[in-house]
Amino acid sequence: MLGRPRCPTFHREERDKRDVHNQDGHALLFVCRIKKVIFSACELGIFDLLTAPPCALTAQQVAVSCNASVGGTERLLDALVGMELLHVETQEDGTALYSNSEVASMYLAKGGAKSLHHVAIYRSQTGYQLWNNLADAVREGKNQYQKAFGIPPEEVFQAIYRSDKDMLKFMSLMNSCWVLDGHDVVMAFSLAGFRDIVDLGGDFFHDELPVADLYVLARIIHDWSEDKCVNLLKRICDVCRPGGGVLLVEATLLESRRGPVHTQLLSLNMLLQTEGRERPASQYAGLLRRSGFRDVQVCRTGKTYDAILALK
Ligand code: ASE
Repeated sequence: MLGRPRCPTFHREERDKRDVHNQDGHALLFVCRIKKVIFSACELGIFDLLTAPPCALTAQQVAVSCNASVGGTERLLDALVGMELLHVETQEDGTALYSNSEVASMYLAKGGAKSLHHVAIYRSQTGYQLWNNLADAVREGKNQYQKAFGIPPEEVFQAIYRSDKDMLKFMSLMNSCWVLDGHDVVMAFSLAGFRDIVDLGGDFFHDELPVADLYVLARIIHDWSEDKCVNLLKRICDVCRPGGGVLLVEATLLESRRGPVHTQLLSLNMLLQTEGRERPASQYAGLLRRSGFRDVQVCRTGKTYDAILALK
């Protein structure tokens, strides 16, 4: 590590050449490109390729396996080395061998222990198209499916599930997030007293709901407007067994809405993609009480997603 720059995105010499006043602005704009480099490497399958033995390949070998140009591949690999996501070792004969860093094999390779591969693929494709229209979404206050994909914005899940392939990509994304937070969310409350537990999916605004003791709504409420949320929660309250309840799983904002920034970004994502938003815990409690639930308890997990339990 000796001699490595501490900040992976700027080398000191480059920094010094720049106008001091521009540095922060540059750093911000840099982030967009860094993301594109990571996403492209995921799409090309570079981290997956370097997971399989011999785990160290030349740019030429990577290019052949990824069906890509040697010149482009070499530049991408070098940028990934600059970002400390890949390691490089120069052999005696002068050839460079690239391998995954620990971070890359854990988070970016498909089979990594905490793989975000599907998150990266989703954001690289669907996410980016939508985020390109953020200024319009803010102006119009509505999701951007029409502009990004030519799909009418009214039927949110017809847009999200616009093809079998897109449905699978979305489900892989949701599953990846769940792998990271699922354990903490499920352990937030003792659920031992609830006999029949339903994980609510499908067309829950129209279909008949099953009778049960606990309804889990994981990242559901944040997709919808207040009116639709209350409508859904009331329908659940109607069929819920006495003493039963509902468990909401959502990324909660601070009561001031001044953070966490990750959740603020998710809320903008909901603006781009759904009819909903991320909310502070007190707003979820309000929705639950208006729908007939009581004894609302909030458990902050410290991860992205928190748990809110309420009883009938
Ligand atoms: C929804 C969740 C999501 C609807 C659309 C969505 C996410 C992206 N688009 O209910 C999940 C985002 N979560 C994370 C951690 O990235």
